[in-house]
Amino acid sequence: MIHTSLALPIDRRFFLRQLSAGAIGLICVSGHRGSALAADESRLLVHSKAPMNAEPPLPDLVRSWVTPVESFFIRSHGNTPEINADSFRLSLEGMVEHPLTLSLAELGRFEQHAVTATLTCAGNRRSEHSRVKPVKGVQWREGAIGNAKWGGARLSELLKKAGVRDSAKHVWFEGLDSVDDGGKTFAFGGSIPLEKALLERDAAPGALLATTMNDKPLTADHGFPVRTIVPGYIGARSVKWLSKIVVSDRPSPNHFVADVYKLVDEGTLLEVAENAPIYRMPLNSAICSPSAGTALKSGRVEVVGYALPPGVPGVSIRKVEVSGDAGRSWIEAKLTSPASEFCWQLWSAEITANSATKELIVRAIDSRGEVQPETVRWNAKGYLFNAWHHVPVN
Ligand SMILES: Nc1nc2c(c(=O)[nH]1)N[C@H]1C(S)=C(S)[C@@H](COP(=O)(O)O)O[C@H]1N2
Ligand SMILES: [Mo]
Repeated sequence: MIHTSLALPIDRRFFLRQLSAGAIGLICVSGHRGSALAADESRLLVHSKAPMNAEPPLPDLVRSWVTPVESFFIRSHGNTPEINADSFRLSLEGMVEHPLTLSLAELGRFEQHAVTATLTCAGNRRSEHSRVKPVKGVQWREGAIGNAKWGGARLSELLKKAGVRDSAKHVWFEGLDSVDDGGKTFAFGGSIPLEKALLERDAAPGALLATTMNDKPLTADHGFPVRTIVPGYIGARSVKWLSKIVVSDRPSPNHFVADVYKLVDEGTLLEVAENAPIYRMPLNSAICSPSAGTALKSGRVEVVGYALPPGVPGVSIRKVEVSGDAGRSWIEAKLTSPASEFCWQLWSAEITANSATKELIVRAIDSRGEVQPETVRWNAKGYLFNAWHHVPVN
């Protein structure tokens, strides 16, 4: 069932694919306009440069619970806009009593909160869907995920200040980038239910208007000067280069809410129209080391990876299990980072490899006792791949 090219070490496969796609396999993102990273800092594998789409090599990803910016995936649908911080204004309008227009200094006068949350692209692990049947889009491996400490004002506090009308039900976000799609050029947009936007719990408010990432101003690629961070939701709802917030009684009509981020079998216009936008990320886990294709010596092998709880309030990871014998027996991994809702958890496990060890498998169990599914249904846009992660080894 597994394609034979899997026998190649994953980095080589990735590199070859990039070469055949006419792109470069391992390149510094720092060459990219607007990035604040020095040439030797970034270690991302670049899927495309314009727009910028890149993910870290998997062993790098699990070196620390908080992902350094230089190892944090970048997913952009359009250009990385250059924004002048002095003239920048964020507006809040729609179904509110008092629309707001805020400079960065004014935004900074709202109470500042720090929130550690994992950001995951809905397309993370899309390449695994593509092995079943090819899916268009960035062929993400398991690295379109990262955990960062975000700082900024709570969206709920701006909403309270503006005075939300009773009939309001959704909050729309719009960025300053321009995306080309279907012969049109428009800004990237997101949308979340008002109920989520108003959550005010300390560890995980519904949405943060983040101006810092790991205690430094956002870099251009990650949304400078301000972006939303919506813990537990797909990355697409965490809108970068945020310039406009609209309160409404319905989800945003923006292409990325109305048409793109939906689970569909074929993707016909009717099917897309009938399906609801995706909001939450599902329970997931992946092995980040050893890499696919590694020749294991017989004996003890350390397996390391991440597990992501589902984006459900109060639910965290309870257990991670690893198998070296095709799922006949499972070893409980040691959880090596704090347990918290909306944050990934790193883990490590020791398995004993022998000549019969052909692959490693991981699955996660959440605090409700739900087990990550063994397989997932293929979908036309390649979202939310969260089947048990298999890594072929020799
Ligand atoms: N304005 C804007 N915001 C955006 C995007 C975009 O293309 N434009 N991409 C979204 C998607 S699909 C993801 S997964 C996250 C990625 O955030 P990162 O690049 O900081 O990792 O940003 C989201 N916010
Ligand atoms: Mo995404």
